Amino acid sequence: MFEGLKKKFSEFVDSIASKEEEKIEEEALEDKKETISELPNEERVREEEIKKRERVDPEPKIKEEKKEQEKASEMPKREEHQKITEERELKKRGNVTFGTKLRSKIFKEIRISEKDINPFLEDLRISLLESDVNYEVVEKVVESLRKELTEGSISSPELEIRISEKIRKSLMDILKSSGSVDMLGLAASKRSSGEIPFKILFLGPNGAGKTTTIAKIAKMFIDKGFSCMLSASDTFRAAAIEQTAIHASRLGIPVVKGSYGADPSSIAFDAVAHAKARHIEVVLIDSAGRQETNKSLMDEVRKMVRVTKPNLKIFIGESIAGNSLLNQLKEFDSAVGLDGIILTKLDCDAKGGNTLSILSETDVPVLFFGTGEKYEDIMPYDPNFIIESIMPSN
Ligand SMILES: Nc1nc2c(ncn2[C@@H]2O[C@H](COP(=O)(O)OP(=O)(O)O)[C@@H](O)[C@H]2O)c(=O)[nH]1
Ligand SMILES: [Mg+2]
Repeated sequence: MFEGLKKKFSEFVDSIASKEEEKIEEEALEDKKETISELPNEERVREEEIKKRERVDPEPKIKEEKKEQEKASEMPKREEHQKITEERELKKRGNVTFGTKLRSKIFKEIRISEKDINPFLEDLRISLLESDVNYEVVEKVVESLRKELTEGSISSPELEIRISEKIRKSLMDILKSSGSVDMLGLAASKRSSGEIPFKILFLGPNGAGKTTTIAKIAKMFIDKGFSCMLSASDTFRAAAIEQTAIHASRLGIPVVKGSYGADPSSIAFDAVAHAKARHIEVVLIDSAGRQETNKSLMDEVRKMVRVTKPNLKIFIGESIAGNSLLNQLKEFDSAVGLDGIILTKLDCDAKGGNTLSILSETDVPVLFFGTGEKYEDIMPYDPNFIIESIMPSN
């Protein structure tokens, strides 16, 4: 993911650092010239002073040396040592001013100009677009970074760390923008107040991974000690009913199913009634992702919500779907109001960039990432996971 960006980032940091070094060298050379041209004068004045005193006092040198010795013995040992080392160092360099100025400049704060930052921001823009972050979000990230990097100054010894921190922060601001929903915690609190079954309706386009994800979530509930069942209410997609039934049998839980072409809402209704009758605590309701027209799909989704009154409506989207994902999500959200998102297929060279688009453009929190086809291939949403793929830390 974001291939080559890290290399470009290093090049960018190097270019700023080397420009800064050149500047330091030029300025230091200027300083050296100044100091050298000043030196003869200073020395001349000093020599003349000593000669003057020699004329008045016949033993000036001996006295001066004595004074110096007295001063040195008053100095603490560590300071004395430091002074000697510094003097030795300065003698090697030729003059005092050059060394001191050079050291202070290496540790100074660097200001990054628009001209410096533009080529890198252009690379970042392309990388984000290639990673399915939508145009508006890319502009937002790039502009906030431009501001961050050009407005203040950055301490030069940590240039690379500081710039990458600023990039991470701009991304984190977006990735942390929505809240979260604790599915298991909510179900547990409903259970303890006697409100069962806890119903979750799963929505999303065809092939996104709804049925697979439902099975993963079922396993999560089972592992936490909940009794659980499935509603095979995708009556449109070939083999969808069998697929749900196979998962139910593997997990050892009940499934309510109908025939292909049957009304999905009536199957979901039956599943909820079945759970109530048998005190099953969690019902996971599948749905179809495609109908003859999108209008009828949204009508069907609304009907399922009316009939089953789910506690949570979760959208399942493919992280590899690119920008179309955001449009699908918005369509479902405006039809029924979503409570959370699960992004699947992050293992398939997915560009987690569309997480940035989702969290920037909607208020729906991302809850989990699907990372494979096995039951355990699911992980809680972690913004650092996305940031790490954009700006790997090593
Ligand atoms: N690699 C990978 N494949 C997945 C993931 N989730 C689902 N799939 C696969 O995607 C395909 C479609 O999944 P399915 O659950 O049938 O999608 P549905 O039509 O939305 O119910 C199947 O082959 C799944 O095994 C995932 O996180 N990673
Ligand atoms: Mg399915």
